[in-house]
Amino acid sequence: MSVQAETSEEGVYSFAAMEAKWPAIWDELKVFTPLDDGSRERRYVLDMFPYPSGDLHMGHAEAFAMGDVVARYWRQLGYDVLHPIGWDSFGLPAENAAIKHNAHPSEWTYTNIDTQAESFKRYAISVDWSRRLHTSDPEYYRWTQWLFKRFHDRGLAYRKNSPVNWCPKDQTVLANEQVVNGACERCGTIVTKKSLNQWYFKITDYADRLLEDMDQLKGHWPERVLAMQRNWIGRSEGAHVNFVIEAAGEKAEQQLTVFTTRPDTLYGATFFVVAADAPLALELVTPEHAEALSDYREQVKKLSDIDRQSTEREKTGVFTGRYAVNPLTNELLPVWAADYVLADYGTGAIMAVPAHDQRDLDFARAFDLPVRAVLDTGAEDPAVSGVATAGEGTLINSGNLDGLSKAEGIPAAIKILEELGTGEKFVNFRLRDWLLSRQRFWGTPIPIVHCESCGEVPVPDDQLPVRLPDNLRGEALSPKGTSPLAAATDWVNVPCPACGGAARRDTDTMDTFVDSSWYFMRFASPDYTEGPFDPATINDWMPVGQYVGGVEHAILHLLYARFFTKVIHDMGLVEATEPFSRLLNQGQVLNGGKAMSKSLGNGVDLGEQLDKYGVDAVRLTMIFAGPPEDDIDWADVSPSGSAKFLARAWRLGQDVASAPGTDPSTGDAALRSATHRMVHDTKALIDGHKFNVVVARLMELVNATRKVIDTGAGAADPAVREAVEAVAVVLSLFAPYTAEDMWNQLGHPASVVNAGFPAVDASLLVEASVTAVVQIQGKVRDRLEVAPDISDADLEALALASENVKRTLDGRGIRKVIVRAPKLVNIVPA
Ligand code: ANZ
Ligand code: ZN
Repeated sequence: MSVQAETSEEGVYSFAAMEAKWPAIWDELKVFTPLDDGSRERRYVLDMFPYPSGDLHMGHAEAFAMGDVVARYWRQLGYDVLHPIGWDSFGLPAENAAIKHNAHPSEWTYTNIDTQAESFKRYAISVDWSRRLHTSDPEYYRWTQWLFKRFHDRGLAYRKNSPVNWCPKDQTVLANEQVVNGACERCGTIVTKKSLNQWYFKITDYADRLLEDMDQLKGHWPERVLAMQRNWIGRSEGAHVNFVIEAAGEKAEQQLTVFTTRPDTLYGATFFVVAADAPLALELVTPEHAEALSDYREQVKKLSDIDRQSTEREKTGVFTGRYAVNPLTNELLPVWAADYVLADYGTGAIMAVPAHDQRDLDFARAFDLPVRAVLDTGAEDPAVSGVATAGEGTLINSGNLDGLSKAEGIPAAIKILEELGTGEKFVNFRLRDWLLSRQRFWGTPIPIVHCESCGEVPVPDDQLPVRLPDNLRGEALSPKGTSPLAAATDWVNVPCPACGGAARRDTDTMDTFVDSSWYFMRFASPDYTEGPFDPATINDWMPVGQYVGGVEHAILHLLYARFFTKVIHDMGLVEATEPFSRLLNQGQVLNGGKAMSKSLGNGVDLGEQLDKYGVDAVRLTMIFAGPPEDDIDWADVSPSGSAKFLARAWRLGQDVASAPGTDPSTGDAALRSATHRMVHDTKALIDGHKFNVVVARLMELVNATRKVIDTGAGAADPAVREAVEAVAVVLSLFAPYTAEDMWNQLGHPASVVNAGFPAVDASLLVEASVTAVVQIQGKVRDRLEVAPDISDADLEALALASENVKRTLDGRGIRKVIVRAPKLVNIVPA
């Protein structure tokens, strides 16, 4: 049943009529296009841009409703608001669809984009459509390539051969971040390792700044996102210690460095471990042990990093036949190759101190290696207990370090190593360089040409963009372990830009995270043709004042966008050093306690909801369901309730339409106070992202206004008009169609978008009275107007004296009375 049928009063609330009427008018008035002339302070609101996977779904409806509250709120405060939209339109699904349907990925992509755009328009997201962009447009990816080149110039984009995560099903490389519990994030296939020559961005050069600048974000980004970023960057302070590896047979002496956070325990090192899968292990191993190592390496290849570091798993490894010399004691430490040491962390080699590191201790016990405690913590000797002691204590068996605490021992050991020239203080990061090349088609081509004589030659700027060929479709796109572009010989073979000789284009494309690492800057001047953005306006808009999106992007997208912003800042192109000043993570939309999914059959179709209840009711339901960060369970909310509320609010406009707007100071004092309090409180509530509470306050004010119309001075009371105007303006943040229609009924020209928040009269903010609700067993039986500072005892007495209460109790006794002055009394009968 639709809401039209439910409303029977003379003026009929018809969401369909409103949805048909207003968009054209908003378009014509360009209400969502920023003036961009400096006449007003500018503010930038951005929603994480959508991927064109199909039509909009409930998740989009939620996220974009939240972002739109902020955009509309800032407009009401008088800011010049930039609120743009675009599409993150490169990526695998388009390519897979193209293979399946013998098409070009652009067909699927742009059809979906058009569908989504229409839905966004219907959904009345207050965006400036003139700034729309798509990352798969050559006009956009030209500048992604241009930026790649600038990174390349600065040594921040480079190629190296390394073992990479490989998804055997998608036939592509995955970033560490795209491997979840050892499986491909997209298809769930177990990820294997493959050695490939790949492009990387040197994000590790920015590790310190990425960490330090989080101070600017504290209090403005969710703490858990900051914690995830901090953890991902993973800064560890310690030392590099150099060990000499003794010569053995034809193997010459060599030097090896380890990273340790505990140089104070150097006297407790009893063996040495290198990552079994690192080339280093092969380099070290003596011929007698080579076969055992090679068998072992085969075994290790099959394990994920998570398995390898699990403390549960039994320790495995092989001896390399070599010995390392402890630089402080000259003691010889056997060098083992094992999987619990990771090839790409630190230096891929460790000094093992089994007494004080549990993994080392487990290994020592498995292979009968010595355990020597060098820190007395008061606990039982780890050699006996099998429990490594990692806490505080006093150094023992440690030469000159004896008697020092752990905290004193660390710098003291570093000092000794520095004096000996065998070590130094070192800060290590968990963060790895960003592997950006993909062996797939539908992405930004890497603007490099490989020439036998000149090497890597960047494509000159005036030859950008390097366009994707448009004649590859269907089967030609299917992955074969190399990029499908490699097979397009007419595209690949080009003259070298430097020497003119025969050369080949790089056939990899960029990770789509590259596209989304700078799009927010492009929105400042999306049609600019001389650079990625117009230097004259970029600083007017950047940084984004409010970014809105899902917590699934807490690490990667946000980290990469922060990295890009810093590099672009270093290039002198933007003043901001951080892209997003404030971040809001909206929750998920669930149904029946679970994420919506095809397999569970609990999906809710957004289009159907919109047809049934109207855009405003769906938006309002999303907002009213709870704080934006919380998940919404669609099974627990009431879009029909929202629709009824909207109709009630809208009828206030009808009732007041003909009433003249005289001086409100002569109107109902209590209603005036309620109106001014609602407007006043809204500001702090929106700033604190308590959008749902604002809706609750609106509902209260609508009820109070209706009461004055029906049982008080009537619609002609000037306080009523004042209240209804305030309702329309605040409602415009959540229910744009209804609010615009009310505004129109009230006799104002469009648009309510720029009406501005009504001025608050501070003298009216004191509450004259409060409505106390009286319940019997949870059912509302009466409402009492009471003083805001009434005592519990007085409120209880008033409640028990109520005629309605007496009638309902009908002589029954009372078991207990729960009083929460001044708002609630709940009576439990005997
Ligand atoms: C000796 C030592 C003694 C260590 C001790 C710890 C405790 P975080 O804090 O995560 O940075 N390590 C170094 N490189 C490694 C690798 N590639 N794979 C596995 N483990 C590695 O950890 C640094 C510590 O982890 C280093 O300090 C090293 O063990 C180990 F009582 O060195 B330690
Ligand atoms: Zn050349």
